Amino acid sequence: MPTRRRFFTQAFISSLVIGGGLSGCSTDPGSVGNKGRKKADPADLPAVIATWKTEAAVTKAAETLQQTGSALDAVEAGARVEEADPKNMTVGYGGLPDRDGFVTLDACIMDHQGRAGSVTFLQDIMHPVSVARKVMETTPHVILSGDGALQFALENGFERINLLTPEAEAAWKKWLETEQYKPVVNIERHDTIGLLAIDKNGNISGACTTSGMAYKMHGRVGDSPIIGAGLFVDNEVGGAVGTGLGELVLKTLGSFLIVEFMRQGKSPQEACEAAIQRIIDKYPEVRKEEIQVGFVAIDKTGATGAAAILPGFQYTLHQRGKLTTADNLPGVMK
Ligand code: SD4
Repeated sequence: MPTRRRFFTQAFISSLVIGGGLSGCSTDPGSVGNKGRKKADPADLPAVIATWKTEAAVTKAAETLQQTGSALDAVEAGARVEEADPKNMTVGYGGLPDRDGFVTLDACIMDHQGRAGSVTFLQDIMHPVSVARKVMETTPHVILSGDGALQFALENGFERINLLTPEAEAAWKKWLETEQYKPVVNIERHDTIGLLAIDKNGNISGACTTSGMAYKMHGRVGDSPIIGAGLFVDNEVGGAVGTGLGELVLKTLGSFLIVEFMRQGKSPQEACEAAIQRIIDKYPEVRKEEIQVGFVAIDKTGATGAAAILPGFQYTLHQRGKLTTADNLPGVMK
């Protein structure tokens, strides 16, 4: 089955950064947040950062940011790249189904004005992130779910399509032979794309889109469409997005936590590590089982951070006109 495993053997595409030495990690701890926020270095803006090795999506987002000046347009455009890619078996078209064979999608979007939109448990629509944006922009609500979300999408001109590709169907049929729900770290089931973009004026938007954990129970919703869990943006401070085992991100409100840590003065890198440490401390089972959760974050100055429980997390960054991918980050868990 096509997987993203191949990425793990690829060389880094550009200036490789390991061990949390992300572009803005030179920001002094304590220099962001409400207390004594450092003035943004204009060269760090604009920027786009995303979970995993998602060069095509980040490139598209960066181009969109360049063309439209809008971080919101950028994150939506980037997310749509992965949603349309049948080779990404954890997002949109080609995503692995739930245990009953249904591809069910979760996505959300949040902008610099604090507006948010989300769809959960959406079927048969290629671009849930765009439906989430429509929810944000045209309804009085934040979340639409299941049939209601589908009905809303169809009413708004989204086309109904079959998202289950032959490859995903074959993988599901193979899975049915054992029916073991055992998410595999870092590969295949953890390629949810979460993107954060900051425009040249320091306005931040984020988006997150996924088909969720492969072979989940029918009706299961993860962290990715939940504002504060899979994504949070506070334009005063910064933004964060998560990937990995959504139940843990939901129970710790990881993205909100990271933004609040940054508000208190932590750098994006410190904030991501602290949120991962919170999961490790609260849920000791992560010490025994192979469970992965990863976050990326950006602050108001364009400083970035990324951290995960286990080694192997990746992120992609476009900043100062350069695309950078970090592969195989070390895990926070000791
Ligand atoms: C979820 N966080 O549904 C998502 C899974 C994920 O790539 O990251 N998949 O729990």
